[in-house]
Amino acid sequence: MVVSSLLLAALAATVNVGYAACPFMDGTLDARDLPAEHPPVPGAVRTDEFLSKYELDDSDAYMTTDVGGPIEDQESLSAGERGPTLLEDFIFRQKIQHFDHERVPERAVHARGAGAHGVFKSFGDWSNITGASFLNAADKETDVFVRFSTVAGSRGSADTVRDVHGFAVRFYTDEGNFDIVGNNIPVFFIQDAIKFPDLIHAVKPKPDREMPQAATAHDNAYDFFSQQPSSLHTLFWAMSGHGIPRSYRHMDGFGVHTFRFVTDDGKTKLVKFRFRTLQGLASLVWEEAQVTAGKNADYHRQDLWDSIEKGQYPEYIFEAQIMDEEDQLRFGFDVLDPTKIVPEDIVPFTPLGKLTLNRNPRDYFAETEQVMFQPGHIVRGIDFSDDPLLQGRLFSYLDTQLNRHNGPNFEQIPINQPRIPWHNNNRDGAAQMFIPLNSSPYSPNTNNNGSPRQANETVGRGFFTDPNRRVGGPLVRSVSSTFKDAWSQPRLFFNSLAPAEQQFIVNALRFEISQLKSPVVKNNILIQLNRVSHEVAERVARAIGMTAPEADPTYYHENKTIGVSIAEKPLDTIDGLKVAYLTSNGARDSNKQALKDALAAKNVDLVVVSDTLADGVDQTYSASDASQFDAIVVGDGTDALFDDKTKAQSALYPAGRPLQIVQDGFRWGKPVGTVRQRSQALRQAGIQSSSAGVYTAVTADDLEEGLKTFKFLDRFP
Ligand code: HDD
Repeated sequence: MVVSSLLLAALAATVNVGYAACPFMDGTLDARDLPAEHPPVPGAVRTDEFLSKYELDDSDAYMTTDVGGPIEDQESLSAGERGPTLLEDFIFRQKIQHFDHERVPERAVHARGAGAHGVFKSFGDWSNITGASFLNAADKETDVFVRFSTVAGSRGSADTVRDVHGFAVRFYTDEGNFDIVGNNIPVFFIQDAIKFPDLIHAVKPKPDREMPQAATAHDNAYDFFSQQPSSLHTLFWAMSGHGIPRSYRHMDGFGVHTFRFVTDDGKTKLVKFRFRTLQGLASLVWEEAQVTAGKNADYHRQDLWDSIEKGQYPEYIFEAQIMDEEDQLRFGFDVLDPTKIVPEDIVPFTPLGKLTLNRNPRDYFAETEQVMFQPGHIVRGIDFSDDPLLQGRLFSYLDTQLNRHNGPNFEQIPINQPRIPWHNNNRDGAAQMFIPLNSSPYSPNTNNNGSPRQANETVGRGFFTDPNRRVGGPLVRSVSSTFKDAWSQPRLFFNSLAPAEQQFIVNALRFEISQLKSPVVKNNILIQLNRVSHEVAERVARAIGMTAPEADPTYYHENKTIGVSIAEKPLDTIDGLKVAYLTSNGARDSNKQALKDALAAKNVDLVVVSDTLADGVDQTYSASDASQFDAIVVGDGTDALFDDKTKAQSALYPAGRPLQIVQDGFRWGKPVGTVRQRSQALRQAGIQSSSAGVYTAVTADDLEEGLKTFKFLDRFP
């Protein structure tokens, strides 16, 4: 407790006074615009060329067996017209056997995901802080593959469940593959990897009934959270809009751990990585996310796919908080603790380069399902820290691949291969794809001219470990005393949000906790919430018919930070957003096309919804719902749709659907517009035309402004 109070005091001090000791910390450091010192390694290939060697083109061919003989495969071989099929039918056997083995185990966590290829461009030569070759020249391009995911749900679960979201990035650098296996939330639930199976067993469905799917609103999850207070900070982020992003394009990615940059001459800095969305942060509201999960389980996957197909490429700035080695305990907490952020107002981010996602995978299984990220995929110039969670991950990711691919050759799968040649004495194993020519596969050897030769810091630009790292001390099994304050930072996060965002967290906690059955767990979680904030504990307790404990002010403070609120900033771009245009067959509506064209010029789709499919209609009311759109526009001549007497009378779609779309859109905070000045739709929906984000005689510019605001938070009391 004494230690924790000291930490709090130090946190308060640093948050208030700021910090500017290191030249990287004021964010003014620019990349040196120098030419590349290290030309690309000979033999490096770009992803498109590399993967094309593995493409199978069936566009004009006879069907063959796996070994090439032309066949027909629609009828099995039988003994007589009505007789039994024969075991000798190798065509049947091969087809069925292959089918029987089509699945590999889904990932133990992050099973549900979607991937995309892209390119990273460095803003400059960063060799003054890291030897990493992909950062050593302005405009240097490195191919990447990114996989976004949810954590708890199984492979067929929905995209918009409330969860932490995976944000895993592979850089195919010209000195080997570098993976940042991060999340869209900058902190993690636990501090030591040995607790990971406990965390995941607690949040996954209950083993006896395998329920609930992809959800934490159950006793096991909260039993764990309430007894493992290190999870509170991540829990608060997950209960906020960050747990239900609008799309993968509208969230940031964080490396979570502190890593190290190491220069070629062995100087080091501590770094924390972020991929900052250039679309802007945006989230759904909870009810909308729930409806979307049912209406379109592929909502995020589809958004990613569609925006890349349309050429509206998702972009992120790759940036780092760069700190001195001496800063490890400087900010009032331990920067090795993965449950803590380094507040951005203390250490700003330095932009290093830009990531652009510009190509969809050719095949989901071959690429997205088989890509195997590992925090241990590291390159010269990057090094680990002593963070015990990171250290444990270095084992787990390597190990789990054996389970998924039955052997050690998973790095030979095309999506996992580096884009440069590799050479070592690893041999054999299931499904070895290559024919090594070196018949003396050991080191040292003279029989193969000593090759492959050892590379190190000075010879062959080899990987080397930070030469200044020191470890030592008695062997202990305990949490570091510098890791013990679990409550100050969830409070810092909560304090830094807009009131409506705070209410979203309270609502989410009410939703989850009210579904718990165990009085012990309910009591325990109230105790923990109360250590973060008495007000939050009281607001939650009231909703579940309990009383919050007495205020426990040890960790209470009023500090705030920047960069954690979604509402803080409007969207940077509205590319790829969707607006519904509600009309009806026969409505005389001359404005539709002009609005569609004006929005298309802003890269926004106007989706025309009507009672039946006809010319100029994109979809029907029977297949439409407010959750599919970011804004709703009511077209001209549609009053009958909303009229008290006629609105429920169409047999073509569920009763009252057009009105429901307007009402839901408004309730979920979306911009709502009407083509006409006075609209029956708004009146029937009970919407004041003077409300923020409601536009009568709506224009494309109104919609642009509304979409940039994205959610009108005054609608959430
Ligand atoms: Fe993990 C997958 C992110 C802690 C064990 N993790 C996985 C993926 C992401 C993360 C994004 C999916 C990668 C992909 O798309 O294929 N994990 C994190 C982050 C963590 C974290 C940001 C904390 C900072 N993970 C963590 C711990 C352990 C694991 C402490 C175990 C000790 N994670 C795994 C795993 C997975 C995995 C079981 C499942 C599939 C895989 O690795 O390749 O090994």
